[in-house]
Amino acid sequence: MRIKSTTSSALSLDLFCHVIDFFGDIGVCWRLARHLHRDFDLHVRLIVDDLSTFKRLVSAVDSTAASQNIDGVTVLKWDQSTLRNHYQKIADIVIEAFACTLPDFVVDMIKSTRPVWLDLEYLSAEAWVEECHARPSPHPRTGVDKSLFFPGFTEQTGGLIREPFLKSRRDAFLSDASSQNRWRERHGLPAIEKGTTDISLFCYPNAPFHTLLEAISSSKHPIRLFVTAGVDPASLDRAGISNYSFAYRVPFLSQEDYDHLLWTCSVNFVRGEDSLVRALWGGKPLIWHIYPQENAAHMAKLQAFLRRYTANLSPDYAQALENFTIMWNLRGREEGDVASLVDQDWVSMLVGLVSPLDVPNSSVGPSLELQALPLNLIAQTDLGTRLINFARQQIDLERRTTP
Ligand code: TRH
Repeated sequence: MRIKSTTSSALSLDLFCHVIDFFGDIGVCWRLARHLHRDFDLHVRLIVDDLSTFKRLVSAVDSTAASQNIDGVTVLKWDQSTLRNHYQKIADIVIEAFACTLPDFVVDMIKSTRPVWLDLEYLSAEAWVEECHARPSPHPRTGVDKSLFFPGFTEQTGGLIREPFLKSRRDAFLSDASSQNRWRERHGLPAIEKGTTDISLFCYPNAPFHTLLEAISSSKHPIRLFVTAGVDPASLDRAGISNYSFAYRVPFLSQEDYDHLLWTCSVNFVRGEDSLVRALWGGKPLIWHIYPQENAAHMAKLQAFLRRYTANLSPDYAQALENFTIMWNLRGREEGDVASLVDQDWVSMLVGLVSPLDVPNSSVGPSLELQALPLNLIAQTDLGTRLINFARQQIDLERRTTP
């Protein structure tokens, strides 16, 4: 369903994406670009420098094309030679994702046309985000206002990307075990088994794979591990993944199918940013492997998220989730006062994580309390709506203040 734009002409929007590493930059940008076009009726151009990584995510991408249209979104290859030929007119809204640096000729166009200019920042649960979000400040070279747009978990931030009817699609998928099993079969995964906990795994190469595999091996509670194609194959081979019959390798999925994987599993190990949000919307317990940063700067970000994520949970379950998450992010790099955690018995912590889920209809997912946070988030205004409302305010302001 298109959410009709409130003005006669739909707004146009340019989203610039520089792929740094892994899949999150283009993963977030593609999800946002398609969402703004499909659900808000915007004319969207996605300008991206690494089409081969994009093609891993969206097989329809032609990794050599200077310009192409995918699902109604115009995709321009961001390179010095061809972009200028295809980028003649600037949009009403220009977004640079994750503070990527725009080409000088685009900044020159911004100076003369003064569009709404946003820097879409990385997601964070930290409190300081609210002070920095959506505060226009004049760009030094052009004098044009540019605003940091921070995704977040509160109404005072940019919110989270959430398509219309996401929850009803998830609930429909979860309510029909046979459709889940058909989906599983299509992707080489075993059918749902009562009393068995299925865990999806998407993490960074420095994750303690071997310890997790050994813990699952020792668990009396039956656990199966669905290992996504986003996990570094060399790390898996080093951990001897092929020796564990409970481990299933999942092919690289479309973003829609990755959602289905998150929905059909009872616990999801996710990483980065976009899969974290998708797992939240899945409503199952998640273990977040945060993008590693120098001198463990990411740990403050992780702790801030854990505080929000576990706020509505029973203290025991909150502690199980927090301990396991800290251990998962620090194992092998014992630092600070959580070093003691890594010596704890992984098996008991893993079982502490999964056994409360082994309720009669465990295929439907966790105890209701675990859905509290995502449900609260589900009640919040989504990022797309907040972004467009902010842009319209800026456009109206510009019209009122331009002589
Ligand atoms: O791949 P990532 O680690 O991306 C990272 C993070 O975004 C990080 O914040 C950023 O700084 C860094 O990139 C540069 O994790 P993330 O964010 O979950 O993105 C993965 C994307 O891949 C997401 O859109 C989900 C998608 N995906 C699939 O579509 N199919 C799959 O099979 C898998 C495993 C993932």
